[in-house]
Amino acid sequence: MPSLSEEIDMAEPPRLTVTAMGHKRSGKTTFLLGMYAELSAGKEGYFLSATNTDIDLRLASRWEKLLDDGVLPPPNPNSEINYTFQFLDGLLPLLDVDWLDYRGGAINEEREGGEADVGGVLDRLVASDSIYLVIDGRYLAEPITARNRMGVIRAAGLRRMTNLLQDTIRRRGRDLAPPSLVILITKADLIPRERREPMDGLINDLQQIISVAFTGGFTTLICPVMLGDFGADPGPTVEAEDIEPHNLHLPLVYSLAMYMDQLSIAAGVAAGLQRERAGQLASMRKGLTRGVGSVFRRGQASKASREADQAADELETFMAVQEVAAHRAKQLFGELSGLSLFRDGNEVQL
Ligand SMILES: Nc1nc2c(ncn2[C@@H]2O[C@H](COP(=O)(O)OP(=O)(O)O)[C@@H](O)[C@H]2O)c(=O)[nH]1
Ligand SMILES: [Mg+2]
Repeated sequence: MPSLSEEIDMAEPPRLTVTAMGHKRSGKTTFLLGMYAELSAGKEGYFLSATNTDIDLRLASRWEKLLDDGVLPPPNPNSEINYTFQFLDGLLPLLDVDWLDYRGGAINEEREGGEADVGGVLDRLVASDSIYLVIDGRYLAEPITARNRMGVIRAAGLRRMTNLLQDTIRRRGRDLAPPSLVILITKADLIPRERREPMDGLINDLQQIISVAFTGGFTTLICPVMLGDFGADPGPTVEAEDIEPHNLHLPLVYSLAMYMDQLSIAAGVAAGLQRERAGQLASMRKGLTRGVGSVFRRGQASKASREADQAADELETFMAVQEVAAHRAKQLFGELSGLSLFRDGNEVQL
């Protein structure tokens, strides 16, 4: 995330970097396609639009292939694909979204001696505003027990994800807030309905297998998503009538809400500092324009006066940013009712 002053001075909208980390075949690419299909058409007034219109067509045509012929996206090619989207509220661009769909398996390789993009994924995690921990719903179909726990952690790649997340936090250092997290449960159709609504049992299970997401410092959304009711291992094609997208737009809405929330907090802090500075400059100006020596200090006084005006202007900007961002965050969080959110391991009301 750029610093606040950069954020405010930028003529272009700010940029949200999102990375979905998960095992090969966990459903990352399909999720991206479904999310794009839903949001490019518009959802609750929000839109996602690929800034490159060729990419827009490519994503849309893959989605149409799924709708018309039931063809699922092919496994990723041997390279990562970087997408830039614009997130809009109606016609108003809110921010750019930088999305990386990386080559399957990249998280399981070593940095040294691995494929070139492994280091890229690690660096990217450090730079991400929001990280999605992708868990294939098949591993949550049955309750977690002492007997199956380690097996699930291993099969779903959760040990590795935990380690990468810890590495990310270490490398970000103290000054940068931790990224917002989403536990993205894909293929939710594979989880029996009574385990999805209400989600209490499921959440309890997640706390057993990906406990790092429930530790201090993290804010974590739990979001089950599905493209349709395809069953386990559907093969390269599915029945078009089984397509039933669910919750696909919500992870991004959350990432944006968290971004706005942090922006409003940072703007509030900056406004506080600026208020102090404006006060000091104002009393300095008063001091310089009063008393016997004031004639000789005229130059200094006008400089102080200019600085005081500038400080007051900046204060106003920070306050405006704080207000707009806080309002936006509230509105976006409002879209998430029905999901579960944890801050520092404690559930917060949405
Ligand atoms: N049952 C079910 N299967 C899904 C769903 N989404 C994806 N899949 C299956 O998961 C496979 C792997 O998905 P993909 O997006 O390629 O995984 P990636 O390697 O993480 O990008 C797909 O080919 C589908 O067979 C879903 O919503 N429900
Ligand atoms: Mg993929």
